[in-house]
Amino acid sequence: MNSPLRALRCAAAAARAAGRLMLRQRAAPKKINRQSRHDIKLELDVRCQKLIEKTLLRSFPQSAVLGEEGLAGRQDAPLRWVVDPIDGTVNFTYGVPHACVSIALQERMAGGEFATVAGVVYDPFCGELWTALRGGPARLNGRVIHVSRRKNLAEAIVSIGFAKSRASLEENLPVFNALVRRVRKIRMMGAAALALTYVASGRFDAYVESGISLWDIAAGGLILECAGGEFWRQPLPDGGKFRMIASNGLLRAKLERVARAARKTS
Ligand code: LIP
Repeated sequence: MNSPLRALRCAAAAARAAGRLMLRQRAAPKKINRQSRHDIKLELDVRCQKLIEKTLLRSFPQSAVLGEEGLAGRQDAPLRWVVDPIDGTVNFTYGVPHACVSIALQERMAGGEFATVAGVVYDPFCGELWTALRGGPARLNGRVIHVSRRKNLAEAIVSIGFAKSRASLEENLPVFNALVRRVRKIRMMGAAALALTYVASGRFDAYVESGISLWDIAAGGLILECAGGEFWRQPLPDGGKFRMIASNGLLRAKLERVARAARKTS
């Protein structure tokens, strides 16, 4: 790719535009397009994604978009944007000011796989913009950030997500039960991308979720790695979903042992 920095700036502009639309709509009645037992999708999700697509494809017309609200652009293109227009939609719907825009840029590799090369996560409520280019530092509002150095679970804040399906909830409940007794605090905030950037910023020490989608984690995962953290994930059989342990790089083995033991005994 000829200009990663130009791509990062374009993604940041798109994220800020979608964030402004979220704030303008935060008190308006919410039009629900789809809802299930543990999920809501708004008409505003679609509007935000369309706005993001317009910004990205105007500057990168030969690229593809893979978003939570659908595909756009040239799907065989060497560059692919992975977009969650509103991560934390249920929070946003209920008026909880903890949601964000997540945009990642991926390059198609020789074997057909994709590698994430740029990531942007924007929280319009706090005015916090996280950015990273692969091989460079992670930044929060321009300042370089780094993961924490806490290496004991007893001193750790660990975020957990239960995703949307009953299966992911049943898989993660035993892990929650096992971890809650071992860590300083568990936090369940409802926005995967922000949980990843909080680990990158040293606010949390790890984040565990199963059944999470690529658009929830692609940008935050790169930001975490560029902040010195570890973004361990494993594709699940049901396509496009992942099991993930994201951490400051010092806790994954301990978290994995607790999670494996908890799932075995459940
Ligand atoms: C949300 C994720 C969160 C998960 C929720 C939901 P959405 O994304 O960020 O971690 O627990 O179930 O998937 O759907 O609000 O963009």
